[in-house]
Amino acid sequence: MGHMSAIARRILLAAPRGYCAGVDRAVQTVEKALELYGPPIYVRKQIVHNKHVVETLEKRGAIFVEENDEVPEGAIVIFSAHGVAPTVHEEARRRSLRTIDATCPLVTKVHNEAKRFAREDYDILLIGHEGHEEVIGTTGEAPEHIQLVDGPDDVENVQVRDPAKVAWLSQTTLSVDETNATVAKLRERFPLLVDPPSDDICYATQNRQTAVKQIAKEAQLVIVVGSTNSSNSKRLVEVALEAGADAAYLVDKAEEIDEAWLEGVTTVGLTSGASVPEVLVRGVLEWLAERGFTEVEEVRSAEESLMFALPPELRRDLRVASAR
Ligand code: 10E
Ligand code: SF4
Repeated sequence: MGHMSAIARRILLAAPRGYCAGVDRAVQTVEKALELYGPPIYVRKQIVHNKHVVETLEKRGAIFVEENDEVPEGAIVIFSAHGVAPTVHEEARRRSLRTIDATCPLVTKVHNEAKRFAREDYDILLIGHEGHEEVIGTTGEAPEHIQLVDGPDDVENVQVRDPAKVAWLSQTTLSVDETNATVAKLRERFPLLVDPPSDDICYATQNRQTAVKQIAKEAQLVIVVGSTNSSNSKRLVEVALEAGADAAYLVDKAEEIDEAWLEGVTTVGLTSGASVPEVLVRGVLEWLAERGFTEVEEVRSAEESLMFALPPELRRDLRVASAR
């Protein structure tokens, strides 16, 4: 050990990182529903794409299901932050389920853009990752008008009815740089391509990518805390590598870090996805501290203060309960 302690080992901790406003609201929705109505509370799909969050809520009485037909008639079901197609609301109505919609308002915004472009009879090119829940939900708003474009290499496969009537939208959690590349290629094919009225990639996604870029330049290793099905967390790994990190890995928690990753590393970059509780980052900081990384420098590239009110259907019942 002797001379090793002479080598400065430091951590650059990205900020902003972790919970965004939509995740905070969705997790709180399940917690408040459990308190107010008591367990079990059904949740359709993972409320957010994080193992630890889901396991914690399960212990408190949440039951996660894949589809509405697994929810007993008349029971309460919460829809996840990623959004659902209108058919999911219809099914729930048919089964007389009491629904609470925890879809992030910034996802709903994209749904509304899709509805508007569809009403105006545009062909809508939705940039996103095949099979992701958010993409399934957004596409469900106007399936006959929307086609998926899964990155720059997918642009050549796009077919439209009228090249003068084409608009693009995107998933909220994509890589900003890759999406710009996809849009540039789309515009080469369709010069009259119409942009969304405002950014679909949300503020939280953008801020976390900007922050990880800053630390990646100086880090030999970047650790991103997040689950493997979390789109925004996976993007942080890609963005870190693009920005110059020698290596970048996604881990759910400290125990998943491989000691070998630290070989020859003096500066570790650390961040977390929008669905990741800070306690998991604390765990990684402790794990690294035990291995000599005791100097922690937070590198902040933006301040965030956005907060969303809880879903109105839950707020109403909370008001009634507090008046009693
Ligand atoms: O896989 P995603 O990044 O879309 O989801 P997540 O649950 O990891 O993070 C929150 C992001 C949402 C709800 C999509 N806008
Ligand atoms: Fe909403 Fe963005 Fe968070 Fe998704 S990542 S829940 S769109 S704030």
